[in-house]
Amino acid sequence: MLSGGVGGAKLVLGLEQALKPGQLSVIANTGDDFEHLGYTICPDIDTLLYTLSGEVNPATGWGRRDESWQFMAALEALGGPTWFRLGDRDLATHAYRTSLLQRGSSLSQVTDSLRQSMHISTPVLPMSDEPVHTTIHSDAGDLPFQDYFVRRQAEPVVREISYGNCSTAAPTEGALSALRSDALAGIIISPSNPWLSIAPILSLTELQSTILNTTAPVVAVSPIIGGRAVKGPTAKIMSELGIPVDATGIAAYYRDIIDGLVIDTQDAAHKAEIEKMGVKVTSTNTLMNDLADKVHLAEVVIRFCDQIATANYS
Ligand code: FO1
Repeated sequence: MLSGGVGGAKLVLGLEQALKPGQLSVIANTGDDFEHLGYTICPDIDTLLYTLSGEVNPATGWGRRDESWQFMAALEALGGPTWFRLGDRDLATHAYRTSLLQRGSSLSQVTDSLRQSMHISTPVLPMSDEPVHTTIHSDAGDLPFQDYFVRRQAEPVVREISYGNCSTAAPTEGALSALRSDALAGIIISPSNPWLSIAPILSLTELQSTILNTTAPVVAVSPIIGGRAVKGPTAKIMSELGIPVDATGIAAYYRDIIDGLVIDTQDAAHKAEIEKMGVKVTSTNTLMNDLADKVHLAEVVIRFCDQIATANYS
């Protein structure tokens, strides 16, 4: 599965429960990563690790549960930046990762070390071991991702989004071999924000060509339900980019990459229009509030992949 942060992490949890051990790998977006206070911070990787280890703060979907904020309070007293909130326990992840990276480990090695110490069985594979930072070109200027997303609460009007040195950055060995495995039964694109969280992964030339050329079914889950995003600025960005804020806008974005799109039952009226784009459609409840919802959606996605594969659709 290709995943960003919160939305993708929920489906990963569902897929992990619905599949057997060893059947799932997650390729994580690293376009949101940035250097802050001397730490290398990897939000989508950490959301996936915390979610898969049961550590994630359930209220926000990022950071750790049962957190304390002494570091932030002390930092504020010193006049340091507190717009990006780092909990005391979360801080250990950033400090330890940064020290391993500075001693020469790759992001893949560090991520796998963290995964194992958190007793997670599903591989979490960074899309690249090189920095490929997303930049938001907006009416407030060219903004680094977290400046746009957190510091400015995604208020600036988005005109264009660029994905760092995506045309030259190498994908990780882990991501490439997962997508090239001859045991690959499907590629799932999570209901993360396509433009912010999935596009950075697809912008890596070799990953994109591998996905375009695979014989495995490629299925995406729409992050838009009834014309609204479940969480975050997806709908706002779509309207700012002049894209219809509904499942057809998502289908149009992915149409060259995917065989099928899972939409919410609320959007079933769009089925025929999306199928005219050459994209198969199945509809179900795609809102994931509890674990049962996540497992249900995972099972629908898995079944959809199998249907597409056995019907031997192109
Ligand atoms: N998101 C916020 O809206 N505010 C924060 O203060 C914040 C801190 C933070 C710390 C660690 C981390 O891993 C994620 C954090 N996030 C925060 C979420 C993050 O900005 C987003 O999850 C991704 O970058 C977008 O998916």
